[in-house]
Amino acid sequence: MPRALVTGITGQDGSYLAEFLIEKGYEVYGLMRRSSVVTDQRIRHLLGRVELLDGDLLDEGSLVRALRTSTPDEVYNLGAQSFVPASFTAPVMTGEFTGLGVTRLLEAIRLFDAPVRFYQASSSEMFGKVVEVPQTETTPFYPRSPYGVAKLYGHWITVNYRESYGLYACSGILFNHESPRRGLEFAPRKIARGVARIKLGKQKELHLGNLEARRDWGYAKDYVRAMWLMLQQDEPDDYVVATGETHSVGEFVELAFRRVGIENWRDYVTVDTALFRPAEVDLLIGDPAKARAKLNWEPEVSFEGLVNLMVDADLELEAQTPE
Ligand code: NAP
Ligand code: G4F
Repeated sequence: MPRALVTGITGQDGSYLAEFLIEKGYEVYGLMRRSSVVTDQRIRHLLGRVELLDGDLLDEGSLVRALRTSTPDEVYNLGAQSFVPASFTAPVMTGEFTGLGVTRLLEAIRLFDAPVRFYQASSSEMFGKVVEVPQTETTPFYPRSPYGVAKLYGHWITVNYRESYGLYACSGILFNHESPRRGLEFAPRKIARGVARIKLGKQKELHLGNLEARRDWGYAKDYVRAMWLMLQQDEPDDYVVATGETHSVGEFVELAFRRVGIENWRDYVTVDTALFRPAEVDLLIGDPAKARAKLNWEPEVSFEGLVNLMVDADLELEAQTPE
């Protein structure tokens, strides 16, 4: 039975990846940091089928212990401070979690001295103020937030450990991917939930920031499959994972309102400049040709399908939740 250790198992991707690996017959271990509040909502249905280990990307010893306990064949490093606006207000903490945390884990793996395969959750935020359209594995990086800068460090330290120590280490440059399990503060989930609440009469309007920004949005379940595929190849490599389509935040809003039968969406949306970022990433669109050719990976859910499934899920959830 193959064994996998997943950091960030309580997050959106961690929960889908854990499900995917269990279905593949893996023994799954998840690193979970201590909190005074409950953080296992996304993996509660998996309890008993995953082994949770105490640990934190800030604490080297806890990473060493997690490796000793799990003796994994594969390590997926999904743990991070992943919300871009928070990286502007907490840049040093973001650097510690999202950047240096990768080195702590890689160093623990190197000293563990076993043939572990490593996946690093890199991000299209590294392309930032894009210098090429669409973005590929060879597009130069130009990050626009402390988060993007921290992810760039994590990307290069992964490449460096591969080249320096022969580690099987891959960096997956994933474009935005969403689901009903997405954190409430990210734009697509905030929109889906807000639209559902407006439809049900629980909310009057939706406050948003920059509606012009464009993203290449996919479905998280499709994207965790690509992570696993990267670790099943003969040689480690880096891959862009994207749909190859770009849409504006405004288009997402329009489709979400349309899903609940509201066409005059502008009457419900207020643009709040306080939600604009000090530096914005205006346009992301990835070219997944390499992932398609080498991993045989294709996204299965379209942009409209994604908007619809997110709105439907929040409608169902909000209908069950008393105000
Ligand atoms: P998420 O929902 O925000 O989950 C982040 C996870 O990291 C949570 O489990 C969180 O634990 C954990 N974490 C935070 N700080 C930690 C620490 N110091 N030690 C250990 N764990 C820590 O993020 P996601 O959307 O699943 O994304 C997964 C990864 O992919 C992240 O690295 C993200 O930056 C990257 N990524 C995401 C996207 C996307 O569109 N979703 C695109 C590209 C890259 P708590 O539950 O305790 O907070
Ligand atoms: O949903 P977002 O917060 O995602 P963002 O900043 O693109 O980052 C996400 O994707 C990255 C991959 O490219 C990940 F690495 C990262 O961890 C995260 O998962 O914002 C998307 C866009 C931005 O341009 C933002 O300015 O939506 C715009 N936006 C407009 N109104 C808003 C809002 N974003 C948020 N969060 N909240 C708003 O009210």
